[in-house]
Amino acid sequence: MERTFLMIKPDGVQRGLIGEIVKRFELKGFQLHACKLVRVKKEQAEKHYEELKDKPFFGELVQFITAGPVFAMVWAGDEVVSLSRSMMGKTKVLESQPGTIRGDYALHTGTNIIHGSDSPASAEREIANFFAPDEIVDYDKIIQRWM
Ligand code: DAT
Ligand code: MG
Repeated sequence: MERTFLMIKPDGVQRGLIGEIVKRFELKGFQLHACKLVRVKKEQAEKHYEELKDKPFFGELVQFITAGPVFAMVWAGDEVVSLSRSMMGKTKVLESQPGTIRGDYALHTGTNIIHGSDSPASAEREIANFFAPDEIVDYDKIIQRWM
């Protein structure tokens, strides 16, 4: 089954949105395989966002993501990478539609509540940066064949 790495950023944790966000992915039908509240280390944040290291906002981004605890998660399901990206909404605040997580809760592009992997390959790389293999629980859900 395809997996993705989702992370509620420090702003989402501070605003009390963990339950609301987990609920959306649960109700969609995805399977939660791992989750934890963690404080991201600087090196870990730089690795997580390594593709953006030449962007002018990279320093601010690393500072923001390490400024408070995040809620890191592994979710599984068919097409979970692209479906969760559409549930998150677009990166730019003016493009994120109402009904999406960012569209409903974010006011600025820099503080946009949630991270989600952009491809199955990035998902595996990002999962490995946050979770040890024994922290991830793979299991079957009897209801899955109806979803
Ligand atoms: P996404 O998080 O939608 O995958 P991204 O990978 O391009 O977007 O960028 C990572 C984060 O960096 C993004 O969630 C918010 C921040 N960011 C992106 N573009 C930005 C910009 N032009 N100004 C400030 N922050 C930006
Ligand atoms: Mg990205």
